[in-house]
Amino acid sequence: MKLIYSVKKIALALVVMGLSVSCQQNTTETASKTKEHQVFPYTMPTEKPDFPLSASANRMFDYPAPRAQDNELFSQFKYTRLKGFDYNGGDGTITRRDPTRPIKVGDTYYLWYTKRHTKVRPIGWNNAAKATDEIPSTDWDLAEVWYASSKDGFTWEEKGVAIKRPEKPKSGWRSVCTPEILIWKGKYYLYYQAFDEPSGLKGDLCPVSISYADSPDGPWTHGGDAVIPFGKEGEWDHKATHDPFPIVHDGKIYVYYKSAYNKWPDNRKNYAVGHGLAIADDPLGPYTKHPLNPVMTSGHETTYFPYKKGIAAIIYKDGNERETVQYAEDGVNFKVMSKISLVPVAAGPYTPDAFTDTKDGRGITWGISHFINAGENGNRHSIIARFDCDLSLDYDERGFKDTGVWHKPEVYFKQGLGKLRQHPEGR
Ligand code: AAL
Repeated sequence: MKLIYSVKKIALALVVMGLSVSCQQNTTETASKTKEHQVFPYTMPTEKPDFPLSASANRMFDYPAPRAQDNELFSQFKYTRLKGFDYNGGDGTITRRDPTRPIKVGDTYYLWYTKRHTKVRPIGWNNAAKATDEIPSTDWDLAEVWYASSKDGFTWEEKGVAIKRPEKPKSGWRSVCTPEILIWKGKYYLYYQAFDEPSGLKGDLCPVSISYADSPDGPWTHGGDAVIPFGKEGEWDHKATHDPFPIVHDGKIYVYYKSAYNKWPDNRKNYAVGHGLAIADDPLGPYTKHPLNPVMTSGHETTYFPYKKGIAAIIYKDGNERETVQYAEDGVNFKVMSKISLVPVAAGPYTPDAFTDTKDGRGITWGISHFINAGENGNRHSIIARFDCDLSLDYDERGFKDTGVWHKPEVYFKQGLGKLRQHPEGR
């Protein structure tokens, strides 16, 4: 009996001991959990903290720096009106748009762009069937590629036409526009869109042509048509290759280009925009399209520049990732690096290292872009302008790193409500 009693006592003691050990363990676990639950610090960490973070706090460390102000790929954009270009009093008969990157040869900058100088203003692409040899459909119909030079990038002298429209039926007889420049092995190459019908007739449909010269002043020799092949029927880029943008990368010519898809001929309002990449060993081709095209699914006109080992892009207007700067070390798989405001449209950044096959791209501080809504009272036309920024590893000015952009209230009020919210049910 006594033995049984002792055994019971020992068992009870063991249970009590066990309970107390488990209690101690729980306390220790709670303590260590409390230790893990650290609060985000007041001083911004430079590295991602090693404790649980919200999705948003996590994403801060996906950018080049957690604060936009410290992010080399974040910038404000400041604009200056260019001197030296006449627009016929802004009556809509002269347009300049879609500028190339400025390049510097000796002590002179050169720039190419679309120039339309017609007797009348464009009648719009919905009226393209009524366009004639003298009446343009769109702002870039009946246009040619012109060029200008400058000593300081602010005051320009228009030098004349670089690429004329060829005789019908040669490709581009209707319009040659939207150029971009490449320097390769001592020669200059102009890529441009070549239209064989008024834009808007069946779409904004055209391929890319190319011409080359020994000097930025020309003369330009025709080097080929449709150099960036269209996709097959039903593919996203099956009828248009726009905005060709060449960069020398990995010893090859990388040409980014745009195609608007999901649109023509009968779905005009529901378009999407993609950028493809076509690669060649020689500017005249042949070009092979990257199998992962489109490599960029936001943006409109193409603006790319060498950055560190890879390529960065300024992404404007269309898509979920519009108004961003993006970067891809391989030039293919881009990621968002910053969100930007007052984004330069159709920007051509000054990038001498676009032609040097650099593995140490330094970024950009200025370039030329366009505004498509110059002119008053329906005399809509485009002007080219200078933008300045700090997307450069070699330049730092705090004024470009402010995150606020303050428009006057008039800019907001001017958006107006128009016909919106006029639904009968008042929705
Ligand atoms: C632009 C560019 C292409 C289009 C038209 C003229 O800004 O995207 O060039 O075809 O609009």
